[in-house]
Amino acid sequence: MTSAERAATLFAEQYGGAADVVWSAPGRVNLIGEHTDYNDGFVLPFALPHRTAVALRRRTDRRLSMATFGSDGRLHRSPEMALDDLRPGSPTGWAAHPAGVAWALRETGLPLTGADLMIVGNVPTGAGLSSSHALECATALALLDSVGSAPGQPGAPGLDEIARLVQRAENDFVGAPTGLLDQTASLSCTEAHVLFFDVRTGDAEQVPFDPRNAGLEVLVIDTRVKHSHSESGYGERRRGCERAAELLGRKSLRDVTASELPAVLPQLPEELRPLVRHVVTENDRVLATVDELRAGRYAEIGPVLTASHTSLRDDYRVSCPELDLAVDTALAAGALGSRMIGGGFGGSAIALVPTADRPAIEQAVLDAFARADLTAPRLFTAVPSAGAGRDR
Ligand code: GAF
Repeated sequence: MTSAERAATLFAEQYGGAADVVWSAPGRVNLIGEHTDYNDGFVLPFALPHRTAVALRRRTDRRLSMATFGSDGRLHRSPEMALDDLRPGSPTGWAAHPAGVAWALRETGLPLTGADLMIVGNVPTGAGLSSSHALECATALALLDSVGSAPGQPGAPGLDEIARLVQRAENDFVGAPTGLLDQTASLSCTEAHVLFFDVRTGDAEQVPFDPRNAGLEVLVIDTRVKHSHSESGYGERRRGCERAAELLGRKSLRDVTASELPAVLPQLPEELRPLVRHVVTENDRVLATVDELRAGRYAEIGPVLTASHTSLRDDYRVSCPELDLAVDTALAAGALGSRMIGGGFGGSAIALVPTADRPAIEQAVLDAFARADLTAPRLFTAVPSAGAGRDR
């Protein structure tokens, strides 16, 4: 049963009667372009087949009722709340994500009248695969649909505007100072493509990406080290980048080129230099990856992915021993390239692997984690899948 079917079934059981609509949105893998989004740079994500579905029925009493079937296999119901009482900081926990979206939509003047929501998903949580944005995007689309403003309906906001609304929920309600990568990926990715997204201009190109055609797979290695953007060093890195741009008199680090680095870095306090070096070189790595993919040279992106990891580990310092172990082991066992993905400090790595070698590489990673006395990682092949959509 899909997440959408399960959400519809559980909705009927919990609330009595059918939901009006069910929308779902996927988690993502970012092939490359990490910590570039909030620097006005380039990203290159694709959507996972794992999705979060929101079944919704409109109410007219301006109240919000939310329930979710959690990864613990149990149903959790958040206390019912008045739409007009939503304030950043309350509620907290899983309910902050859908409530934050309702708050952001209300703040823009959308005429919400209240809703019952049932949320069911299979995007691994805390794994750097963007489960919270899958939930937020599906909630935004279902709420917009409840007032006749879903994509395709007259006067509806575009996907870029919806992404910014979801970002506002995440930044100002949940309190995580994230960029635009994850929402844009969840809303706009398409099957068998990566999305080449220029955060500054909003330009987006669907670049064909089906590694199976080249006898390759993108293996996800979820280290099971949980991370959280509101609590990690994410905000500190972001502030460092903004400070560096300010000191250099640039609007953002997007405005610094790799050839300028030797002249520019000595102008900065020592602690900011590696941050700048990562962001500037990472933007170039995205462009190099896109060039290779456009030419159908899939294997050639391997070393570029690995260079991204080295930069994130040594310059941006957002890796952790488990991510490094996953990357080093995958490479030693025959992966063509490997890197941590997402914000870091835990979560997942990816490895570009020949399909024929995948079982041996998986075994090597499992053995390395067992030897290090670590929880066994979750391993799966990520197939570039469809973005958000209406299920019924
Ligand atoms: C997290 C954030 F949500 C994104 O906005 C992005 O900054 C990413 O970390 C790092 O590239 O997923």
